[in-house]
Order: sequence, then C-alpha cells, then structure tokens
Amino acid sequence: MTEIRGEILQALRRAGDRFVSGEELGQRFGISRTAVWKHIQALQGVGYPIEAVRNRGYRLREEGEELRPEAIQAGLATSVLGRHMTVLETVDSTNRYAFAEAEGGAPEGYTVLAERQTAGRGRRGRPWFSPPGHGIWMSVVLRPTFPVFRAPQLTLMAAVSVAEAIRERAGVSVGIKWPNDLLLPDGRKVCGILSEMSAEAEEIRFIVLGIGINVFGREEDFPPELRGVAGSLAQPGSPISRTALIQGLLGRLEADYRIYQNEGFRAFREGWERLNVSLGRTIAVQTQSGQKIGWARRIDDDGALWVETDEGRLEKIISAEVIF
Ligand code: BT5
Repeated sequence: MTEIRGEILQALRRAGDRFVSGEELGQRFGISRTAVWKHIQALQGVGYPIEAVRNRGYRLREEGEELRPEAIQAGLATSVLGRHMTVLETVDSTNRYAFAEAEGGAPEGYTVLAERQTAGRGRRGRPWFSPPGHGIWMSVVLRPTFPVFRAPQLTLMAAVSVAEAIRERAGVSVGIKWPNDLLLPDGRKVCGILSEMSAEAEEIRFIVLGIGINVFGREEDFPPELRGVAGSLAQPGSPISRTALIQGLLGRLEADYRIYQNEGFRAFREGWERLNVSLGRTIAVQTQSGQKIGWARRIDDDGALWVETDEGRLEKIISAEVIF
C-alpha cells in the first residue's frame, strides 16, 4: 500500500461513522479530488469496505477497522490465549518479538500482532511478505507440558484450527497443504504457519506459534514472485473483519490446544484429512537428502506423511517441502 493510501485509510478510520469529503481528504494530503478517488478505488479493490456517496464523501464500514487490543479482547471467548496482548504498528517479526518476550517470562497465551512486519519470516529463513494493514500477522506464546517430540505436530493441529476459524469467520473454504500451508480453493497460498521452540533437553520451555494470513490484497499488491502463488481472503463486496477473525482464531486455537495436550494429534487426524489437499495425488518431496516423487498415501497419528515411490516403496516423511 502506498504511504498516502495508508494515510487516507487512517483518516477514514479516525472519522468513524462520519463521511469525509473528497475535498477535505484532497486538501489534507495536497492532492486532487480525482487522485483521492483513485486511492479510494484501490482500497476498495483490495477489499476495504468503503462507501462512496455523492455529495457526502467516503465512509469506512466497521470491518475495515484497525487492530486494537481492547476491541479484540472485548469479544474474545478464551481464558488464556490473547488475554495478554500487544498490538504493534511496525515490527521486524512478531515471532521474533514474542520469542524475546517469552524468554523474558511472558505467560502462556501472550499474543503479539502487528499491522506490518519488516522482516516477517517463514521456515528456513524464507521471507514472509507482510505489508501494512493487509493481513493478520500474529504470534502466540505457548508453554506446553508435553515432550519435545510432540511439538512438530502442533503446527498440523494449528492448520486445522486456523482453517476452521477462516471458514467460520470469513466464509472461505481453505485446504491444508502438508505441513503448514493453507490454500484458497484455486490453489493460491493464503496462510502460513511457523512454530519456533525453545527447549532444554527433553523439556519444552515455550513455543511461539506464528500465523500469517493475507486478508486484503489483490494480485498486483503482491511482489512479482508471489503473483499467481499468493492470494487473499477478502473480495470486494464481501468484507472481512480482522478483529472478528482473530477472535475466532484464538477461540479455536485455545479449545484445540486443550484437546491436543490430552490426546495428541490423533484427535485431529480426521479433521486434517477432511481439509487436506495433499493426499491422493502425485507430489514432489524435497528433503535434505534430495527430491523424491511419489504418491501421497496418508498421514499417521504422528502427523508424518507416507509417500509411495515409483518403485512401490512406502517412505515416511517427517520434515520436507511438498511441491505440487
Ligand atoms: C510459512 O513459511 O509459510 C510460514 C509463514 C509464517 C508467517 C507468520 S506472520 C506472523 C509470524 N511472524 C513471523 O515473522 N512469521 C510468522 P514457508 O512455508 O517457509 O513459506 C514461505 C514462502 O511463502 C515464501 O518463500 C514465499 O514463497 C511464500 N510467501 C511469502 N509471503 C507470502 C504471503 N504473504 N502470502 C503467501 N505466500 C507468501
């Protein structure tokens, strides 16, 4: 989003229910009314619900709100997750920030959100594109009592929780690509999950569960390398409230995390299978020892992926990139 577009959005947010005229916005930012209109159209194009009424001006509907801890917490049905919360305008990475806070003693459920990340990260040092106001860039601190070997499956559980929260709160059916991607029905990636852990011997000190969801944004708002690959939830005309989605996410995550603590991934396997788009197809699997092509057969109670290779051998994949 260009600087000025962000400022116009901010001005509409501050105006609340009031209409702001194109003239007023033009004067404030030193641009013409036509230029204001172009920025408004661009904002509408990425899914911001802005009403434009002749002779009155522009008004932002509630769903285009900025993130505020009090507003999020007011509608939160959790007892732990999100009860301590920090919302930042800009941060390098919410995962990095939450990790440092957890090292300093932040309690279980502590949640960090940012409007924008300057160094959002994916797995293996890959970048996560996180422009201002376009998404939910969120990290949650967990302090589980289960052993280290059960940590990787927590990401799989989170994929199920997030997919269900997106369906409930945004009305979009997303599919899970093993292990940590959520895809739109047309295959573009809309969400990535990154868990990072601090452990001592066999004991987990804490896990930072990072979730990135593209809410607003058109094809052309993504950098060239992500066009056709990444997508967003909102469509013009069907607004999505990030606040409501975050509330739904934290609610789901807390309930599922409780079940996970007692029963492990076994309890989520069926839900995962129902939502997955990885099984029953030919995939390429990139592991540290090279690339293999095979038929994705099933996942097991530990969340491992079983792939049948061309020679008919079944291989268990615990950690890899899946390409299809
Ligand atoms: C992930 O990694 O998918 C995990 C992303 C986690 C991001 C959240 S945001 C809040 C928290 N704070 C952080 O710093 N991180 C977490 P991975 O599977 O490695 O995928 C990374 C790849 O996804 C990149 O190499 C790109 O190809 C693609 N990508 C980057 N930004 C994207 C975006 N906004 N939407 C869709 N795809 C993207």
